[in-house]
Amino acid sequence: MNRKTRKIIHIDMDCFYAAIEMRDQPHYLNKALAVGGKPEGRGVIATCNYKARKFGVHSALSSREAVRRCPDLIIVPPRFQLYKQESQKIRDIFLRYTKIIEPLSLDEAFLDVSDCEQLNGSATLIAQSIRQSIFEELNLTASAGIAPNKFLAKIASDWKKPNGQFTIKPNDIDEFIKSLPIEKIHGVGKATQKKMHSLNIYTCLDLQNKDLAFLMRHFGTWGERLSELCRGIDERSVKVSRVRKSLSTETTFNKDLDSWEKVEQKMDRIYEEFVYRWKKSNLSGDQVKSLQVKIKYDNFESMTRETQISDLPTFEFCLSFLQKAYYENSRPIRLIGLGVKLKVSETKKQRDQLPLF
Ligand code: DCP
Ligand code: MG
Repeated sequence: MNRKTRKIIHIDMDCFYAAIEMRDQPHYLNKALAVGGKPEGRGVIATCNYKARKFGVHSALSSREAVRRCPDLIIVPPRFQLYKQESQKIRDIFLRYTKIIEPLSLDEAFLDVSDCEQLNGSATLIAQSIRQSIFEELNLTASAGIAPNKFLAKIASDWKKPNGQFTIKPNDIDEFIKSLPIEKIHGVGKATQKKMHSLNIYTCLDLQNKDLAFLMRHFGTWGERLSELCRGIDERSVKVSRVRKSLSTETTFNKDLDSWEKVEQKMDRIYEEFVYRWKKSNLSGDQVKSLQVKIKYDNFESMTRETQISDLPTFEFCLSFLQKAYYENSRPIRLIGLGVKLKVSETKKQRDQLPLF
């Protein structure tokens, strides 16, 4: 059966928090500006404008290091309530075109406009029109990716960033995907990138040239998904009403970890990623129920342990909780996950605000 080709738009606001601050305080316009914590303490950068990015400042960098890289950097504290309000207004603009909206974070969403009849049903023109309305009504710029699926739309929105858009038509997929570097595939982090490079895989075409058995041998069950993605295939639908129940990050190691020291060394990076997701989701202590660690062993068995929390747990807390779990068993470890379970409130429509990773 030949399914109708879908039209998916991924919208991602440009330096969202910083753009709002520049809009509201125009004297920041020509300055390098970041939103984040103070450099004197252990503050980190939430985001920064493009001028600051030229100096190597970026999200999740410590504010101290940011100021070292860019001494003139102005750092303002975040105003989350305002960012949420703006996010809602952006969503109201989306709703003029479709109800099928899946927010990924305050500044990012997928839209399925397959059945939208406006602008001759052209997803490219719809994206253009959405971006124009966002600009005219909110004085903020957005970038957009337009493609037949979520995977490609998300990549495309990055292509002409900032303030641009890029369409991948069904007939262009093969050509586009061939030269796409593997690190553009969601889920290919530093470790997988290294592994793929060592197997001489650099682009999606290189991946296409490996058969499924090869991919599954090297990447486990994920191999199947990889085999689809490297051909530009992604059947996931745009999910409207998912209520977020948890948030977590998982890391599979290149080599299994066989001592606590090795685990400890990896925890910095894992915790950093966890905090990144927490921040990006704008979570507050009253939304979380518990902290969860997951350990998967070399024999693929796994265990999870859970403890109550009421705020973002510190690095030390996570480390000692993991340590307890670690000593329950003595097998080498292949994967560690760190995350939180959220309270699912009936009244609060978290789905409107929380990203889904
Ligand atoms: N954010 C955060 N901490 C992070 C990453 C992001 O608080 N480690 C927040 C601030 C951003 C917003 O989430 O403004 C959106 O994240 P993006 O990754 O989309 O970054 P920006 O919108 O700031 O920049 P870009 O223009 O690259 O999309
Ligand atoms: Mg953005």
